[in-house]
Amino acid sequence: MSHDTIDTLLTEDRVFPPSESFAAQANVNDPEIYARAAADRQAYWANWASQLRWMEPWHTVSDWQLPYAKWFIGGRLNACDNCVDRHVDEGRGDKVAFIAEGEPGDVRTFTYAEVKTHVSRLGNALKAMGVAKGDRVCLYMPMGPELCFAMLACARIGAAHSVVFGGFSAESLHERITDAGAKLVVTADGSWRNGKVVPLKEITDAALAKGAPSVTGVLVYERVGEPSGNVPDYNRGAWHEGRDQWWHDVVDAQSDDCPCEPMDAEDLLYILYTSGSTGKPKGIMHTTGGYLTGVYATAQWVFDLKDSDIYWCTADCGWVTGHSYVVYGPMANGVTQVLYEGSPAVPDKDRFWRIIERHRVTILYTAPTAIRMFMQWGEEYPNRCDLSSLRLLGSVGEPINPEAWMWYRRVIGGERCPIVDTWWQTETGAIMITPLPGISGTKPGSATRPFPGVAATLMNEEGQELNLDSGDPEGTGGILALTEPWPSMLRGIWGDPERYQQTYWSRFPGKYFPGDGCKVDGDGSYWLLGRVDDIMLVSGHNISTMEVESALVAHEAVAEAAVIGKQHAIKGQAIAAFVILRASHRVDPTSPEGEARIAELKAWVAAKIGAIARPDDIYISADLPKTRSGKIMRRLLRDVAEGRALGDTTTLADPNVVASLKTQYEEKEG
Ligand code: 6R9
Repeated sequence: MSHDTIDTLLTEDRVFPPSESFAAQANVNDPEIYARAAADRQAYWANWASQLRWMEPWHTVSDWQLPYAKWFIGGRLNACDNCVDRHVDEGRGDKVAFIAEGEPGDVRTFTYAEVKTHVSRLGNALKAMGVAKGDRVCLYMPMGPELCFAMLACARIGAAHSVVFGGFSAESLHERITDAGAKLVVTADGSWRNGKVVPLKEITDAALAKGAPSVTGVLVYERVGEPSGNVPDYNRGAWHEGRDQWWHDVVDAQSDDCPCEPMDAEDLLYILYTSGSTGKPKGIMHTTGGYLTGVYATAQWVFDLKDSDIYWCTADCGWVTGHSYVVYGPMANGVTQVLYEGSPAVPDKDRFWRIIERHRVTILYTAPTAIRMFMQWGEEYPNRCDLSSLRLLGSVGEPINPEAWMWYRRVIGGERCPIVDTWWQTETGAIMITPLPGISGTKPGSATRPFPGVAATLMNEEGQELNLDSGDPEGTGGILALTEPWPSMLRGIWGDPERYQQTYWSRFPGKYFPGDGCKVDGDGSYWLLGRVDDIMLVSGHNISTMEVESALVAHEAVAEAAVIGKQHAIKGQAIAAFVILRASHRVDPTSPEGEARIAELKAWVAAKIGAIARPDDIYISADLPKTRSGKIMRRLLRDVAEGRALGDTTTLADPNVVASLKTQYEEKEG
């Protein structure tokens, strides 16, 4: 998060109260709800949970032995049953669940009854391939209905899914498959992105070739088809007899009778990997009852979901937003939703707006990085489409700059749609800080208040809780902490309880530490100000500086590397890397060999982690600026990468180092 953005966030004072007509029809419009929920959190959350369908009631609402919390103890339910079967059983089987657009323009719709059939067959196919309750299944698939079916099929039979975003490399996929000990990988021949095919099966083959003893089978959905005249050539990978099976061979032949496994409220629903500051991804664990309660409640109130809505969350199911606000939250509420596979620029830069126009989308949930890109492309694209069906807009992934918020409101929302800026994390499972669109006066750049039943505070660096009611109109700045357990909180890190304790519960004992800086203003509104640790938010996705540094030093030419997130107009942060080459590989960074080396290192990182981690800039240096105690001065690297005057360099072991980097920056920028 850039300093400029933080400055503008902190001087923002516009307020947009909900319109009377919106408030009148909103699912929740009584401001008393905050106090009522806080007065008895257990009863409040139990009331939400009781709206789900349980196979066995719970006997105890919650039990906290921090850092572990359990919710709805003794209860049994199935997440797929709540997201699919329940709607069919209650007479909503003919309601459309998915309107799925592929990037090439194909549109398929599925009713809830049809989803039940597909998911049941797939559940039986997974069982036939040896998956049993408690196993992990890795899903490496295009964004589309089949990925949702696969998640739901796992939930149905009691296996935990671990979805890996289709943009990750073979190496990242391999790391996640082996860490989770996945029994099966479900993938596709390819997925469409920017008119090209991402060869998912080929990448899966490469991941498995690195050794994955837990994997006994690969199920392959045919999304792209044989290379032919109308599809570009791509590598669909080799066929491994005995390991690989086509979806259409195995799934279509199965019975559509596949009972939902009764799951304990605390049984694992899924693992989802997220970046950690030590570089190794963390397998965040979510369980069944509390998670489903949290996403069900927040989806209903934050997005004001109605039976008549056409909801569209643009996130890929490879990220938590796709788990909580494509699959589990919206589907537990029985919505009709749009799914889109590909790029927002294909065939033209109006694709999102055409989708909204075509399907009469009423609720749009997207990310600031996308909004900034649309702003840069220009208003003509949304302006030539009919966006009058929209009634609510949402934002997630990183702080939204007030300019982007105002543009979103005016150009996309026609100045009539409330904007919900939702702060949460993979770890929190559900939205934590957010406006309620029928109640909250929204402020451009503020996520406003903790959701009813969620308790937050600010801490200082020394670990003291700050007084948020100081009466100071300027407000209070500090580090965000969550003070009470909530149903959808993570239940740990897969295979690493120590790291769980260390990462989230040791900074402020007894309180959850999310790692975000925050300000609370005089009205009690929360302004999230970006990470306080070594996590970068690149296009809203978490990438750790360590992860990229480790990838760089794994290259034979690199002796040392330091990575920072630098301010970027569209991505929020872009990756800049400073590398020291081994003596045997030294080159002049400005020579053709130096340029080739830089290009090679960028491609290397993309191959190691995935294209999202490709550094924008790599600076080759003879040394890195370090303090006398040997700590890399990231602040100075940030100054260099962002082209600023250098701050204080007097504490450096060798001030010349950063001067030479600065010269390199100036030469590069011309
Ligand atoms: C849902 C998701 C979590 C981190 C989080 C914070 C940033 C997300 C935000 C936001 C300000 C918002 N973040 N939403 N910052 N305002 N509305 O993005 O999960 O990928 O785990 O990222 O993203 O820094 O700590 P995840």
